Amino acid sequence: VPLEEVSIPLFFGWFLLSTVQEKVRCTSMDFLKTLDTLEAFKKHMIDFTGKTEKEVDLEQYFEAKGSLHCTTKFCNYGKAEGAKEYAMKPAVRDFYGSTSELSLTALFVTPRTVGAQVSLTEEQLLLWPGDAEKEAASIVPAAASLPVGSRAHVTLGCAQGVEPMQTGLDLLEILALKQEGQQGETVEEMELGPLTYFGEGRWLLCLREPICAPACFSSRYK
Ligand code: ACK
Repeated sequence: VPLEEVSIPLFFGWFLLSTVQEKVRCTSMDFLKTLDTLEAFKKHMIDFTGKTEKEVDLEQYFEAKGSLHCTTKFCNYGKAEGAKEYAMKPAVRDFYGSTSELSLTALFVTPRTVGAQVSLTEEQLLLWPGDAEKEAASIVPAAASLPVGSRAHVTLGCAQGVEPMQTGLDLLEILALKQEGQQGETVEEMELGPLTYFGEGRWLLCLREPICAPACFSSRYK
């Protein structure tokens, strides 16, 4: 096997610096802690439990999945479609190892995942694979018509048995509903911003003040 194939990583992405990881985890934990005590959430608890009377502790419900990052391209060591092309892109080579600031603009929760929406800058979009949203369209059909970069997120936790790839799909689903004109039901003004319910256990908290998260563009091999 030629060396350049071996050296293609599992995935490329921005990796949050350790000090901000702590801050983001705390913010997410505080949000989950508050969310499951809200009457509005309790009213829809069945989305998470499948049973009316059962309570859910969201802090226990989700498991953290390794260090916090925003995936740009899942390469699967070169086996994923477009992986080699992505690894060879001039922008990927130029920005590799550089630090930039990710803007986390919302937190979202579904019965499967909890994550943060990332709003990419023009410069950061140079590292975004153009087909990331279209690739998701077999699972979330409306994703194909969402703006490039819509899938960008940080996975904060997954329910038992759920793979982290689900987080970006959950975000796309919520954004697709918004684009179709569904306003959702704004149920509460939280300290961090307005909390909206989109049905089927989908909650979105728009951050009044986005979290600025310094992150290093790099790759992981496992
Ligand atoms: O939370 P994530 O973005 O979801 O970060 C992990 C990372 O790659 C390593 O597993 C993401 N991931 C896994 N499979 C895929 C896929 N097929 N398409 C896009 N992202 C993926 C996962």
